[in-house]
Formats: sequence, C-alpha cells, structure tokens
Amino acid sequence: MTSHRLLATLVMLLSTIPLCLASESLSLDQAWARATRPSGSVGAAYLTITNSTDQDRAVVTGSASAAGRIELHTHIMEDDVMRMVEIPEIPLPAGEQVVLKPGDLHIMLYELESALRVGETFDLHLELDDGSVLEATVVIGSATARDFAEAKEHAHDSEQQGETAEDDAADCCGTGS
Ligand SMILES: [Cu+2]
Repeated sequence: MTSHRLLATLVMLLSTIPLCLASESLSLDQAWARATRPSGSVGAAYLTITNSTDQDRAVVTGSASAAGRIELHTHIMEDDVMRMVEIPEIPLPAGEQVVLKPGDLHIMLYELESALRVGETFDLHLELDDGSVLEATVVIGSATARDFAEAKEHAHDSEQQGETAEDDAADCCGTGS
C-alpha cells in the first residue's frame, strides 16, 4: 500500500516533467528597426531568437504590418565587398540564440506602406519550418541605432526630434527597390 502510494507520487511527479519541457521554447525578443528616409520604401528589422528546445528549427517566411513583403537576408563577402543576399531560411540551432543585426542576418522589409519613423512600432510575424509562429512588436529607432537598446532610447526621445534617416537604407539595401 505504501509502496503503491509512493509509486503514485512518483508517477505524478514524472508526469509534470513534460510540462517543464513544454516551457522550454522559442522566443523572439528585442526586435528593432532603423527609421527610413521619408521616401524610403525599403527597410530592415533586427531581433534575437532564442531556441531553448532540443530541436533545430529555422525561420522560413513571415510578414510585417509595415511592409508589403519581407525577405530573409544575410551579408556575404564577395570580391572584398560586403553585399547582402536573400537566403531560404534562417537556421535556429537547438539550444542557441541567434541575433539578427546590421551587417549580418536581418529581415528585409520591402514595399513599406510609409516611411519607418522613430518612435513608431510595427508587428512582425515569422513562421518556422514546423509551422509554428513567432511574433514581435518592432521598435523603430533612429537611422544610426546600432542595437535594440539604442533603438529604444531613440524611440523614447523621438517626439521632439523628428529624426530622419541618413543613408541607411542605401547602405543596407543598395540593390533593393
Ligand atoms: Cu537586406
């Protein structure tokens, strides 16, 4: 009887483990973008994805509320020149954190409905190879922001400044249209 109860307790304890595993998941954080020029129709979004599962995953497609379409991009060195290229997926290795940042992996935003303005936000929706979805609110910082912290800081003091972008879109997206 006692051993049965012990067993029952053990089974109960074990049955909570899958719940713990389920909480190890994928998270999308620190999403940010740089403001674009008023006439700009192309932008880029950066973010951090943490894959706490034991499964390799990948971002395969997505959309953004501010853009007609998005592409997954990275930068490569070709003949000593950095240029960006579209890639079919962004790998999210099991147990690793992947940071999308300027000069590296990024989400390219095409057909912007209007310029990205400091202090505003838009929604980003990324789909993974298993059909699951990650969503984030993207914070727009100034055209010179280098990371999420700076973007957030700029967004915070944007109202009085009315900042506009410099040549960021051209830097990142010379081939974009
Ligand atoms: Cu790009």
